[in-house]
Amino acid sequence: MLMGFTPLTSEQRRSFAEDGFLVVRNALDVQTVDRLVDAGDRLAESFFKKPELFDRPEYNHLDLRPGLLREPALLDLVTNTSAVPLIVQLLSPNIHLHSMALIYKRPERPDSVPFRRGWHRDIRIPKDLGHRALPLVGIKICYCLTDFHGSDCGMTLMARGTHLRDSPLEIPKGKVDPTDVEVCDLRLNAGDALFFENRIFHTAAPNRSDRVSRVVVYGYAFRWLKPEVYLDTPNEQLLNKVDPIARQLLGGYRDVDTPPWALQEWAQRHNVHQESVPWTVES
Ligand SMILES: O=C(O)CCC(=O)C(=O)O
Repeated sequence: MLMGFTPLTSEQRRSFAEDGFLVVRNALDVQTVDRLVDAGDRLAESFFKKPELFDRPEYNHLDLRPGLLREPALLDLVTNTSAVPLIVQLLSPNIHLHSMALIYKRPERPDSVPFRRGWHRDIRIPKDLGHRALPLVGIKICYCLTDFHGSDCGMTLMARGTHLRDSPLEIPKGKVDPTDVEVCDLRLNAGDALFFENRIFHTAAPNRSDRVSRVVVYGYAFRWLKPEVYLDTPNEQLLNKVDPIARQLLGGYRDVDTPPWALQEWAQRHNVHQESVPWTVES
């Protein structure tokens, strides 16, 4: 089914600009969550079969990237009407899918050493451009497939407002988190979506609950940004089968000079303002 329209409210635009992230409640209904959990669990089969090693917490985390689009439920979500229209309104119609990850975390012992407290900004852009005046180039949608109702139950931590920070995060010696910014361990329900942009500092955190935490993350970025290497490369067979918007998002227009027809037309139909930036103007 062709992607429908969900308006971005001015409050959502404001809070995303201020915080660097945004929570959208009930982005998925219960049936869709169940279908995604079935698909995700199939893909995670060998992960679930591994014995638990409590002294190696990293062994209990799955971050699966290749092969996700082979599952129809995960493919359908690429054009999810309740979330992707917000990305088009926050970025532009000139976007494609940049990355995908299925992230599962098995419970850790409360006393296990924290693993991968790796605060970072996405896409490694600061490694070349530094932390100053970084551009917003991509937004991830993290769909919750389980509830995240307590602290330390596996949700990615967000450092509120750090998308605008022009220096590295400061973490006091002996600590794992920064103390001069607000670290948000969000309370979310299965079906909610957490949007976060490439510049915000965030990190994986332990799952000290008694259930497996499950999310699936879709990263969208401007079309001139090369997709992450792990994203399934689109094949003609798949591209010919999907609708024009899915075709664009899956990388169907190889040439960046080709206008993003499908989402441009969609944006026009839904009165989404499209910035026109000319090469030259009359003086
Ligand atoms: O495993 C996690 O919670 C971290 C995820 C992450 O860093 C990302 O999706 O960019």
